[in-house]
Amino acid sequence: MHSLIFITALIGFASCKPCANEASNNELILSLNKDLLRSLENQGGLPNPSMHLALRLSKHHNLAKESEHLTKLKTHLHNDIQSSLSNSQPVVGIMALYTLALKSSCFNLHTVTFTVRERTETLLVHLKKQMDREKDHIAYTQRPLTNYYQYSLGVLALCVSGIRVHNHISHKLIKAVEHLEGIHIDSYAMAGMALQCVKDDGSHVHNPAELDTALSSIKLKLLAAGRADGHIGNEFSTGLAVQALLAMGSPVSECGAAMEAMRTDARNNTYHNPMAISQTLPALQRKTYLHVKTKECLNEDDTLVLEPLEPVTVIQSNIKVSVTVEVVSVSGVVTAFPVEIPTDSSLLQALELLQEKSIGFTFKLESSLWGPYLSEVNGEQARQSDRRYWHLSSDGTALTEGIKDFKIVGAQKITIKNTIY
Ligand code: B12
Repeated sequence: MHSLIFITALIGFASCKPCANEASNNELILSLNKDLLRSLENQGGLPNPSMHLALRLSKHHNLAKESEHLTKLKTHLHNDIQSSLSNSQPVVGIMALYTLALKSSCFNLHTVTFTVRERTETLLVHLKKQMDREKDHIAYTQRPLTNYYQYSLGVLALCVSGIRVHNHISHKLIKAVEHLEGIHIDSYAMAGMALQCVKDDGSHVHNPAELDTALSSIKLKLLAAGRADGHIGNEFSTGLAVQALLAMGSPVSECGAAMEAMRTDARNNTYHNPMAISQTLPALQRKTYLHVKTKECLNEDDTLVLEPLEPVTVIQSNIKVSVTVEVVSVSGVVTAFPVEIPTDSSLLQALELLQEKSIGFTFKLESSLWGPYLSEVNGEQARQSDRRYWHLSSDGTALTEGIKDFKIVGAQKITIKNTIY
């Protein structure tokens, strides 16, 4: 009798363990989902289409808040893209994200138009034109006007919207995957999702074998970028990498270590930037951007509610740390600026303090989906058009976060170097 109770208890325990794990994983996902929804309200600047996309791909929804955000996208973001188009700026990435966001809300894309030089055409026609511009630029200079991440986003957005992607366009991406070195893992992931969509569509008819080869090498590159701690690339590329592997048909079990790494990051609050949540949350729910293609928006759950938050008072530490900010200009001239800051300040706060001291250090920012991007230091710009940027590192190690997110907890040397890419 005793042994029977013991065996029953053992079976009960063994079968409940995965349930307990699943319950805590679901709780974690729900909490990330709420963080993302909450940050819609705290976002200054333009409404973010990547956040919208992730909310729409989620299992749980707050339909009123999502619909409110959709309206903001259709007005504020739309007007911003309209003015970039009027100024002939390349906008393929943001336009593709806008398309994906609208499609994820099952909005009729054929009713969305932009007017340039008195000619009104639909969003998808403009996206196609942007892609042609990028393709021609690759033909002349071997590089897109923007980057391959945005080029892939463009292919993906056209493809999930049911637009046949021209062979010449996908061919350029296939060639980049095969021949280019030094592409971000994030860009391979985006290329994987884009090319998988093209494959599923059956539209790359001229040379299906080259498409299969590209997809296999993307998969190999992603798997080879797997680290011992489970991440693929780094903390912020793992979500997209897992999305790509799932989209390309990898079984969930092949992504187990990466999934666990993302859950650990989520528990440690690594994903405090809403952009990071937006790229990770779909992967944690085994969803990929390809799911937008078949989204029907019927009978959706509407249970996601935000509990009021306890007000948190941030007390700035009295402990100060010494930081040296070293600026390496385009001509290689190195200038060092020492500053004392309260521990746990952001790099942005350190730079602001230095600027206030009027000792010759100045900087300018540009806003982006990831937050403030450092574009100018001491009057010197590092421009995308010249393929240059201000690279950030701490004691020789490249930062994996931007100036607003990176927190300074100990004495260190920050190097800001005008770098070519
Ligand atoms: C391409 C790219 C770059 C290019 C951008 C220029 C170009 N035309 O190619 C270059 C090489 C310059 C670059 C620089 C950096 N990058 Co970068 N970049 C990307 C990538 C692959 C695609 C961005 C993009 O085009 N998005 C699509 C468009 C539509 O969105 P967007 O917001 O308008 O895009 C602009 C901004 O994102 C901006 N940008 C690019 N990187 C970063 C990083 C930060 C922190 C900010 C605020 C802005 C920013 O440049 C984009 C093009 O204009 C993303 C990958 C990803 N998962 O998002 C990483 C990514 C955003 N970058 C990252 C990082 C860490 C950096 C650097 C801080 C690296 C460093 N140590 O210096 C610097 C930025 C420093 C600064 N001056 O402020 C991280 C950010 C993670 C985080 N938690 O903040 C990502 C997610 C890559 C990763 N997995 O680590 N990057």
